Amino acid sequence: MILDKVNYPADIKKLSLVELEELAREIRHYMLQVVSETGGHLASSLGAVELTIALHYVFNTPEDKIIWDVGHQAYSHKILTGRKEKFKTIRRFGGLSGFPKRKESPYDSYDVGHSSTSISLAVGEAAGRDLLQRDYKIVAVIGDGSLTGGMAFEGLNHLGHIGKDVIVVLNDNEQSISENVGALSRYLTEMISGSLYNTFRKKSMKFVKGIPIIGKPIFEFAYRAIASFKNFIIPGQLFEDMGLRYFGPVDGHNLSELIKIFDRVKDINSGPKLVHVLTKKGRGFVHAETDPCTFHGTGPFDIETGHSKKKGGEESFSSVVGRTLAHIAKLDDTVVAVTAAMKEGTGLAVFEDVAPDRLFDVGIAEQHAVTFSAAMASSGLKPFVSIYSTFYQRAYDQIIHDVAIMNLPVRFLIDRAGIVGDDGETHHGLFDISMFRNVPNIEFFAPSNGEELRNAIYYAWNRNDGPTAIRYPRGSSLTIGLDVTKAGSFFPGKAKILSKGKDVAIIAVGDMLGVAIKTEEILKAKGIEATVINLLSIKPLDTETIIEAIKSCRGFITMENGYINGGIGEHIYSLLPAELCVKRLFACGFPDVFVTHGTFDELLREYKLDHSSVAQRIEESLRDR
Ligand SMILES: Cc1ncc(C[n+]2csc(CCOP(=O)(O)OP(=O)(O)O)c2C)c(N)n1
Repeated sequence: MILDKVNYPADIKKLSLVELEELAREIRHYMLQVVSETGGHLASSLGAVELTIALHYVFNTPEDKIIWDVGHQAYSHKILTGRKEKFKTIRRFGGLSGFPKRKESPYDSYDVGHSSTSISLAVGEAAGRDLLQRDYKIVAVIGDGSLTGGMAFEGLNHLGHIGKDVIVVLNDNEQSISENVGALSRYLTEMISGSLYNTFRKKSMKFVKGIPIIGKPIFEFAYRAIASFKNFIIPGQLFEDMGLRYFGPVDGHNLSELIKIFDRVKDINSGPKLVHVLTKKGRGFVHAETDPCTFHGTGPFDIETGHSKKKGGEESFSSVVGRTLAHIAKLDDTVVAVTAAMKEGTGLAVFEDVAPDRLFDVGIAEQHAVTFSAAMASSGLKPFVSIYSTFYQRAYDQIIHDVAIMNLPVRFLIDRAGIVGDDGETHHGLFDISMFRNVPNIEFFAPSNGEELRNAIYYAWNRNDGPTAIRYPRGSSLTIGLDVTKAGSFFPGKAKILSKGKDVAIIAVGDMLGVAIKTEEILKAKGIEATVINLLSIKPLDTETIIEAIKSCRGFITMENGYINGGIGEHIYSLLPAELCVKRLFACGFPDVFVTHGTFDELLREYKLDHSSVAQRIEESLRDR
């Protein structure tokens, strides 16, 4: 096995082309074995194997910087940069991260996870290199999907202006998670099909030059004609016009071609360049090639059949959202749904089946998604915009400036709120509580199960006097086959009391209610009686119920799947009269650190937020009272 002898990029520089090709096959095989067990971003990484080998072969990493965009395609990069064995632990608690991390390796230039950052990082790195008079190469690798993100345009705009020696590699597989969307994507596709132009140019020049005597003048004439013609058919004219020299398109699975073009581009020591590389998402694994969307981010699966190893069962929160909205869309043709390149993940694919002209996939463009929804709401439509909690961070100003100030009835669906598990630090949705609860005009809810979520969506549908936000976690809604054709009652500003006790009040939010109920059971066995409150409505807040519950107990705690800083616990504490403040035992939430990857249960245990730890902490705290 060639892979046995390869641990670092220096090892691949000694290999022949045939050996490099064999290495690519072995890396794919290894990646498939591991990811079929651990789950992960398989299809993107399979598509980037040759690209990664060629980059490490040609460039002198880690002195030369490879800057990955999103970083989900960087599995071969991890395998080739000293992490071959550890790769087996990818995305597991205590194991390798699924994304590049500086603390893991000097070959990981930046921590990434959110899209469209690589060009800005490359331009900043180049500014530093040049002002500090250093000498190394900088390569930003960005996918065609990530290129639809606004930041990528901002970066390109600046790069073309500042003219730094930066190489942008456009890894174009015509896929985002699902099929890529947008005018730029269409431009790239047309450009690729127009690459016939290149062949035509090469062949005709060869022919004309070959004609004796008259060959040269005709050649010059033909060249001028083609040069003016190129303005509208040359591939990459858009990038050329922005000030980047365009190279390609090149076959991203042909190592010889890749190495040749990177060698050439590396030696051009000035100005920005863009190398357009065509790859196939899921390359080398038939199931991923035919269904790259499912294998973009997959759980464990059977290699033979490609089937997921996950057992069916309770429906996810996202699926409840999709089905509920699809039903509402049938009743009300002013209802529209917006996704930022996450149609499947947010459950909105079923909405598209019902109302294809009312589902807007705007690409990886969260800021635009929110402002676009603001104007749709103003025009009289009823927009539901569904974005993962972590990606709403991109659109915070738009939420405040374009929606809340004008009090427009945009319905924000905050998917993957709280801990998301194996994607880790960059993807946990731990900020949305503090983000949304501080914005005037927004009503903000945290359902604890599918039924409450459905009811909240119906409420938001009928609420037209301001913005509504609903947060819910990744995973099970605790319901099976929920009837989404009708809603139960939903009262904003009303908390639900699930049980009454005299010792401790547990005020729980969203999915932490499950932990609260288990905590209560443990306490009961020890003779400690708890009041359990399902807060449900973060804003308006049911201060009356909360204060009454605290008054009638010896102590209280709050539980939320978010940061303690700026969280609900802090807020409730700030509202209490002084004599009740002293009853606070502690606040359950995440401390002021970035939380690593791991399962929900592992991470709760790590931060003493699991039911056993919480029960023990309550018992100890009450003992001192
Ligand atoms: C700001 C942001 N929004 C959404 C995502 C979720 N996301 C991860 S990868 C991806 C698609 C990226 O497509 P592309 O750049 O073409 O890479 P490919 O997977 O096709 O190689 C999306 C939408 C993200 N990481 N960051």
